[in-house]
Amino acid sequence: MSDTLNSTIKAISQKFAISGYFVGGNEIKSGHINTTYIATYALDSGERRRYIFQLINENVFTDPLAVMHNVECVTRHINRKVLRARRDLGGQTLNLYSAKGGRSYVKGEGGEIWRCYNFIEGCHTYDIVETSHQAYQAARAFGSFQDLVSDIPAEDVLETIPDFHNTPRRFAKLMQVIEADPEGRLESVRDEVAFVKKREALCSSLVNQLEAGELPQRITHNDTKLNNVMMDSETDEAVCVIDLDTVMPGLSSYDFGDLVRTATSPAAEDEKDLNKVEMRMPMFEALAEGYLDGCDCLTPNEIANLVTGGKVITLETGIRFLTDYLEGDVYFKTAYESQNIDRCRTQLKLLECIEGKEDAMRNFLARIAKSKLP
Ligand code: ADP
Ligand code: GN1
Ligand code: MG
Repeated sequence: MSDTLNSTIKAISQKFAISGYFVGGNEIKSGHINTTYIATYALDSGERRRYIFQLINENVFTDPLAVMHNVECVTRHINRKVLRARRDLGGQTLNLYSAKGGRSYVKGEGGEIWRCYNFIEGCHTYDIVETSHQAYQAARAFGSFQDLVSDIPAEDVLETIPDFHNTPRRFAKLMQVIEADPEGRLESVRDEVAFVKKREALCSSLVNQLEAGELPQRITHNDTKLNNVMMDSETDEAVCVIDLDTVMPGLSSYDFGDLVRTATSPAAEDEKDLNKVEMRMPMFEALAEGYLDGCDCLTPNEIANLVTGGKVITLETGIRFLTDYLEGDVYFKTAYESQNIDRCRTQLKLLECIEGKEDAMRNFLARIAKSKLP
């Protein structure tokens, strides 16, 4: 880490009510949205403690205090329940450290919002699943998370990004951006646009059922990608669900679906060789078993829509990457110029793979959830 970054993070960290002195820090680059640092503090006893300092991305979260309100609410709720029921997601929970003065955040020099979390020790995140045990564990953790937050009153949680998983709106936005083509990139993505347009009807399949009262709105995580769950570095057991910024009313099918999107393919999200993209059936099976083992609250129609969730969110994420590419990479962090279109292409290829295996996926779910299906 450079001296400038070290002094920025030191200055921010000193505004939080944590003891000891700052030793040093590093940036963690696995998320696409916030800026995340890990910092080490030393106590007089010589003991070292690590913390996460996170700068909220205000381009994405235009009301960062609403985000903090939700994170406070959800961490408090989970911690209370874990203490009361002695039930946890595998050992550690996410906690906010207060700022000096008692608030859950501090303001940087430009008014930007920073927060501090406990560092989940002995764990790491995966960008790609290597074993079906990892897939099972990740899905069970997000399933348990769904159960744990199911009794938060909807009015306690604010909508941090309106229409976040409103897939038809995502489609409509893409159509507008295609029309405007602000960066002149449209010509190079004609095939992707045609692929998406052919699947317009799929975009509405879940929101229509929500509107018809056939799927319940719940408090959901809404960003259940694989690297948002910390896994024990020795045992690969899921320890703690993180990245709570998008916890708000939503549909369970999107949460399960994002696991299918991020934990069935052996290829990186921005892999250029699309032959590597695949929907691995054993990983899907582990995800389905894990999610159902973790979550008791699903209705028969929610279970019947889990595979649809995989298809819809893979399409939606492809649409979002394509939109961002056409807009000139204004939303997702990118490390090189064509990264968003590379990401889009893996999503569309994965959707094709899911479509090819859809019957097998549905049959598997029907088998394991026989007693719970309509
Ligand atoms: P983003 O919204 O940018 O995805 P995340 O909250 O997911 O931000 O954090 C980015 C990465 O930082 C995670 O994938 C994880 O590797 C690491 N991380 C975040 N919070 C913690 C934590 N409390 N303990 C350990 N690592 C963490
Ligand atoms: C972002 O923040 P991160 O990297 O966990 C995004 C998700 C996308 C994902 C695609 C707030 O997740 O919605 O599905 O990238 N988060 C937000 O990888 O937009
Ligand atoms: Mg994340």
